[in-house]
Amino acid sequence: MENDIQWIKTHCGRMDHGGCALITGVRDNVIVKIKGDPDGFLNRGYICAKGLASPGRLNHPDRLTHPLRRTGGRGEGKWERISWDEAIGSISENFQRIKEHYGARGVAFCQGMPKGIEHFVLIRLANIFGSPNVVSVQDVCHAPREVTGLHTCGFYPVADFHLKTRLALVWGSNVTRTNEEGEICSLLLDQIRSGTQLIVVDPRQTELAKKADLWLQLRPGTDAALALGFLNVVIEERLFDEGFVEAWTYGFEDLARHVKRYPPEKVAEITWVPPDLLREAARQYARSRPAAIQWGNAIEQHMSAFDTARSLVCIMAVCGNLDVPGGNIQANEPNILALGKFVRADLLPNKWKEMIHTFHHTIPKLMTVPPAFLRKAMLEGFPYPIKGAYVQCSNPVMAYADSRMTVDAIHQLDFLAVADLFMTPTASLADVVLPVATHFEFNDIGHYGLGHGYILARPKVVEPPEACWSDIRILHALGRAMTPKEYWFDDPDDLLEALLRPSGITYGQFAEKGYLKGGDTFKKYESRGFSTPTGKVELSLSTAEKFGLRALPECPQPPADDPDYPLILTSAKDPFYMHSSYRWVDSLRKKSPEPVVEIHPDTASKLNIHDGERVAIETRQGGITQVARLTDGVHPNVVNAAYGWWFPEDDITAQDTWTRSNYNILTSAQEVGREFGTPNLKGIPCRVRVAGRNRKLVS
Ligand SMILES: Nc1nc2c(c(=O)[nH]1)N[C@H]1C(S)=C(S)[C@@H](COP(=O)(O)OP(=O)(O)OC[C@H]3O[C@@H](n4cnc5c(=O)[nH]c(N)nc54)[C@H](O)[C@@H]3O)O[C@H]1N2
Ligand SMILES: Nc1nc2c(c(=O)[nH]1)N[C@H]1C(S)=C(S)[C@@H](COP(=O)(O)OP(=O)(O)OC[C@H]3O[C@@H](n4cnc5c(=O)[nH]c(N)nc54)[C@H](O)[C@@H]3O)O[C@H]1N2
Ligand code: SF4
Ligand SMILES: [Mo]
Repeated sequence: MENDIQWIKTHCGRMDHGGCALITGVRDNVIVKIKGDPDGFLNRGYICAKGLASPGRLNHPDRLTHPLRRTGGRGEGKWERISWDEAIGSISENFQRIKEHYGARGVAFCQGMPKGIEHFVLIRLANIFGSPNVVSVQDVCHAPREVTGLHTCGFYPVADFHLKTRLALVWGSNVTRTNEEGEICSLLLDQIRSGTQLIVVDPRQTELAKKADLWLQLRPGTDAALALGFLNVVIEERLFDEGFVEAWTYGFEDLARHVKRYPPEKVAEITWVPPDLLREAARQYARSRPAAIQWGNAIEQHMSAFDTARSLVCIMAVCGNLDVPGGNIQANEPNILALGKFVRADLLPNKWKEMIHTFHHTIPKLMTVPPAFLRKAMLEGFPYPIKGAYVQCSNPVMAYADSRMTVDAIHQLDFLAVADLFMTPTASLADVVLPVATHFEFNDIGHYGLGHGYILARPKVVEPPEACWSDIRILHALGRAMTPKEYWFDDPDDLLEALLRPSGITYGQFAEKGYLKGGDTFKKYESRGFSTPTGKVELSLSTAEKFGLRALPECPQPPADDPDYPLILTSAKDPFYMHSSYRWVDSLRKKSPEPVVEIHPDTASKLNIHDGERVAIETRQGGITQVARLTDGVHPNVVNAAYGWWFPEDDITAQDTWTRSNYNILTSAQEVGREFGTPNLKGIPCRVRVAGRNRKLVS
């Protein structure tokens, strides 16, 4: 019966960065229908398979519905139910105790991919508690792009697909599948349909690579060299925007001299991209103005992330594409509470002196601790011990490079609390597990702090299970228990009102409107310059000496061929899951039932591997098994493995569930890029072999 359904508008969240406006049909506190909202600002009616499946997260029989306290050894799976008062009391007592012994900095506050405003409430709690150590996965997700942007041109340049662009250069971003940063790909597809040229840089033949005018199938992990090759062609062939370069850049002559060392022929040896193809791509990009670079995770899941990002900002700049409509823009935020005020940055103004990563000499302006350095502190006490951790919206055992290191580090902790909606490999190691209310079940705001110039309303559409609390509510309760109450609100929703207050509207009005957007103004530098020390785009960094950074983008020597590990391993995100999340949602699991590794048929034939067969994938770090899929969409020397796999249907106490097929068993966090603590997640020497005939991973 349609007529007893109540229709409520909200926005999608937590299945990726979120962004699609949704219309949900609710009956008896259950979402029974869901569709894309044709009026949606970003999606105009679009909804993907994950969005359609998202209500399935709420009613799973194994969802956590009570706070739990560990009664056996860590990871033994023995729990007792406790009340919320006991849970908050226990976390607060343990963190206070650690604070007394080791200082507030001995407690780390860990966040996964930011899902809504809970990330910023967590930073607020850490600041008020006095710990400078907010940990996030930004080392491999956005910090390299954002912070390098800040140092090079004073802002984070995002692709503008809202206004007409003549050419899109999609670099290491699988945006039709990941809708990276909630920039729903339909905007880009509309542009392509209306004649925008497309160049794709990706080792796999993605959907966009198939549509592209040019596809540069590079060797994984060599983006830094390819980007320098682009600069070489643009500068040597004088295809750059002379007026902009003259007026608004610093260090052009140095850069021009420097990139002479990277002619396309030399770059081809490193990247496998034919010299003439690279020339053609660079020419097309430079001659099509405006052009936008859509840059994805691939550039920052490698130790050379800083150099690659530096080169890409330099390319945008010298070709006159910075902050122009349809280029890479500095988005204007709507008039809402500034992040610094929201998180009460004023309470810990010198936190940068104390943050763990400062002792590893990372780049200035990196405000969250890279996981590699967090675990060093947990395991080795350098630069000082971390003894307590609060983990929300994250599954570090699966998401951090080197999963075994994460588990070992957790075993060194005095106290770990994890807030999640399911018993994950990380939660299974905790002292206290908190059951959360999640998306659809509380009022939230999407895209705050993402730098795209808008925020989206995510009003609640159903009530959560009785004992499930939203992260915002949990953090308020913790704040009240272990920090001065004056910093917290009586009703956690008042925080949303405070965030919106400068705009003059209430949360109710915001929910009606759906989104708030900053104004469309461009070329702000003409009136105020670029926010860098020289007021210009720093092609050569004026602060290089002061901060110990490389002034000009470099490229590392490619690793020497390793005869024992002759193939190159990389990965892309599964279109049906969010990292390690939601393999327990039945409708999604049917679409992607098992971890699949893509291998070229010629390589498979040499190794006697058949389609559908279980194969072992091994690196110098470790080995896992996945199911082979033969495809010529990958280069014969490249293997593309699935990431994020554990098996929620297994006994969570069995170590095998997080070791069997987990990509991060193959990665290492021993060697990392100094600027961001970034490990190599892509471009790793590996080998594959048959692991056993006709045996599927999932029984
Ligand atoms: N379905 C789904 N969507 C998601 C997510 C998810 O887990 N699942 N996660 C969300 C999050 S947190 C993020 S940050 C975004 C990330 O979204 P993306 O940036 O799209 O991330 P990836 O899928 O890791 O990688 C993008 C592309 O890089 C290619 N690639 C692999 N190695 C290399 C290389 O060495 N060089 C180059 N140039 N390309 C390479 C892959 O083939 C892939 O097509 O997606 C968000 N959306
Ligand atoms: N090898 C490799 N490693 C990677 C990547 C890669 O491409 N390759 N990608 C990296 C990137 S881009 C990112 S962003 C990180 C992601 O790192 P994480 O964010 O840690 O990834 P997830 O595995 O999605 O873990 C999220 C957890 O939050 C839970 N959750 C969902 N909703 C809520 C909620 O409302 N509240 C709470 N408290 N919990 C909730 C989910 O059940 C899940 O267990 O991983 C990084 N790691
Ligand atoms: S593309 Fe992202 S925001 Fe849109 S419905 Fe799918 S998961 Fe949700
Ligand atoms: Mo991410």
